[in-house]
Amino acid sequence: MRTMILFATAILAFAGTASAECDLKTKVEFSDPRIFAPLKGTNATGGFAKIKNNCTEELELAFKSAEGFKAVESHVTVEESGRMAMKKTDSFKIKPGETLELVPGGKHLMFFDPQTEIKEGSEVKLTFTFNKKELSVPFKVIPRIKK
Ligand SMILES: [Cu+2]
Repeated sequence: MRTMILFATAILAFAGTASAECDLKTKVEFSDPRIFAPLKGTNATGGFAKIKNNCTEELELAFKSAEGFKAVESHVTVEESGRMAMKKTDSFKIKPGETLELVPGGKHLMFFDPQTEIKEGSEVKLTFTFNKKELSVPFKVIPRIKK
């Protein structure tokens, strides 16, 4: 009962704030964040995850950096005269309650020029901004070919 009352008070306090900013750490949900270990002799690789927006506002996600890589980009995959091609995009938008799916062959993250060896099983810290506020999330390095 006591918990219930505290909870109700918390909601009231929250409602009192005109535009309560969304707490990214608790309201942005990353599922299965992963990046493919770069193949030998290549300098680019991809990253994927499902990202759910549990905020009440739309979020604009921009991919800023990844530990150990010189450059990163956000990509969409589009069909151009019968061929699939990747195109750079500045950001992805996620409506409240919706999930952005970053998958091979669809929207995804790209990493270029690893500065160190990116080992399978290790983690790479990625930094994003959501509506210009920063959030860092560890992504797991996995083999490109599923074993
Ligand atoms: Cu790409």
